[in-house]
Amino acid sequence: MTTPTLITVAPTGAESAKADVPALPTTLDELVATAKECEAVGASVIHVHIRDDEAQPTLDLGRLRATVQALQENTDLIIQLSTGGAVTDPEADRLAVLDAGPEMASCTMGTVNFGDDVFMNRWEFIVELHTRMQERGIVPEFEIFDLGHLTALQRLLDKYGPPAGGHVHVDLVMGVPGGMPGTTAALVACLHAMRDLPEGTTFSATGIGRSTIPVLLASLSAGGHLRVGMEDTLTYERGKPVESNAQLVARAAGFARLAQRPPMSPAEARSLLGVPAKA
Ligand code: KMH
Ligand code: ZN
Repeated sequence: MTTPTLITVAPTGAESAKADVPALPTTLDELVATAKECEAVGASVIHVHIRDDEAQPTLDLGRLRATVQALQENTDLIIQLSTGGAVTDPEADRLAVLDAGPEMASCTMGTVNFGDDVFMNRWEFIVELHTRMQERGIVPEFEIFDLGHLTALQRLLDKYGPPAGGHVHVDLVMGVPGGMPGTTAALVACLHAMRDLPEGTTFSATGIGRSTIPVLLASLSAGGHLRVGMEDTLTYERGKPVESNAQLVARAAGFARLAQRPPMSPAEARSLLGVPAKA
């Protein structure tokens, strides 16, 4: 039997400016419209960063709560809030993201150079995120920017136990300047390291920028899942800007069907990831 493909859309991120990328969804209305379009063409999870009235990244709790509610009311997508935020966000604000009550949240497994910046993820901070998510029944997606982050994950699970829901799912974020490259060889290295994680661990992968398609193809061929979206990719093909997140999801869904691993529904994704079924 073939394994269907979980497609996560990461529509906004914290790095691109609305002025440079007008198609980036930055208002709540734009985000909800994007989410609906992406669900219609094959997404089952949405990885959410939000913006303020000036389209700047924010972790404002009121806005996060309103975002979770609006996405819940308008889609069946699994809502995964980013606890990574922007590189400038303080740890306390990143931890407070969990107070918005998402079904899932990201949990990055180590510090990484991030272009000219540093994306800080101290061990004690990771432990705090993990244990708070366990207590609140929020299912983590463990973000892996470099090979050693998988070893850190193994250590986390050994010392502090399994995540809420009992299932381990990682997302390989490949091709960040400062992290692992977006290549098949790097993905294979991750596959080797993942053999030490609990049986049944699943992974998705995303390639930043021009590594999008090589990473997508490598992940599909290795039995992995996919993340796509304008957080990671702004050029559809050489000289052609991405028009919408749905365009990227539709392309990923097409590749998944070609691989005879069609997109899974949000209900199937909840069952895979250990997220409770939607009421
Ligand atoms: N914006 C990056 C600094 C996450 O969402 O958890 C971090 C990031 C990871 O995007
Ligand atoms: Zn993110």
